[in-house]
Amino acid sequence: MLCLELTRKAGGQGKMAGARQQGSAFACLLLLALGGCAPPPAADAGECLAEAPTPRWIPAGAGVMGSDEAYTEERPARPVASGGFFIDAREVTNDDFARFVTATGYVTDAERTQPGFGVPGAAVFTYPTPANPSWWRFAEGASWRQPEGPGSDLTGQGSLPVVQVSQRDAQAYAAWAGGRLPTETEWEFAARAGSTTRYVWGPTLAPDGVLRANTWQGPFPVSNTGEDGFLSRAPGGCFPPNAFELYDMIGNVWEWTMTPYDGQRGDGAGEVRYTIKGGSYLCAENYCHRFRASARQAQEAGLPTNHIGFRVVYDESPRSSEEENKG
Ligand SMILES: [Ca+2]
Repeated sequence: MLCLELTRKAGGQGKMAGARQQGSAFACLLLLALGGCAPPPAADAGECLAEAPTPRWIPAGAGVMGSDEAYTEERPARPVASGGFFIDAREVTNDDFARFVTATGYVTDAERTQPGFGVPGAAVFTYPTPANPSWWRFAEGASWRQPEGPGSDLTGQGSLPVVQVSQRDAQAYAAWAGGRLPTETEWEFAARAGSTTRYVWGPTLAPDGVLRANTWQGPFPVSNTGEDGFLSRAPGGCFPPNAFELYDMIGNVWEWTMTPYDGQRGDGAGEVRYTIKGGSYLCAENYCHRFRASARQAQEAGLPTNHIGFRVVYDESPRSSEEENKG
């Protein structure tokens, strides 16, 4: 699919999250019809949560995971037991990640030579044009410090979710913070917060006409109206929390889990793909309708992008931010 492929310089294919979905032909036709559009402006860098909320306790209990009424990979709906852990109330932010890097000197995968590309960098969403219909490109120099590549930075974006982090990077941060990444079951249990409706907030996408998560409005990938207030990533907590008081479980950025997709654990023949959850600001009704708790997608562990972040779970009561700052 011409519109979808991210081709590595040295051969092979790095298929992006969202690159195997339906609707691509429709999107390409729209692209030809509309002739593409300008890049989005930077996200509103306003503070939506004045302070980082403390991690929330998710009580042990029973629930449902998966869905029989959505994409095939979400089936079947089945009973699960989960809970009994703490989880970050919002996605890990750029400021959070900066503290980690300052304390440890950690170098992310995007800042290292990328397999298949021969240079450091990461994948960046780009509005397609007739001359370049792909909406993902490998941007040399893109990293968490420069999420959209050279020329971008984190000015005013301290409270936005960190992106351009691989699953290994996310695991390293989580370990430093005294936790780990959630399993897919834990993530979905926390996101649903006991809900059984199509969306975690109810049966409709926009109850009373109000959008409840940072997604994409308009025909992806050519036109984003930003009706929800954000054309790109939003600061943490700009939308109402779920019943567990967790913010942005749906939308904003996809979130890494520690669960290999469909049990794939790697046999040396290829990179392990892990399950990401929650959808992102790039998910639209016409494409990647994955702003639901049961939605899931595979992502190559070592391929950072600017629409995937993460949050941390803790098996024991996490350290306070004050304690963390003391190292
Ligand atoms: Ca949006």
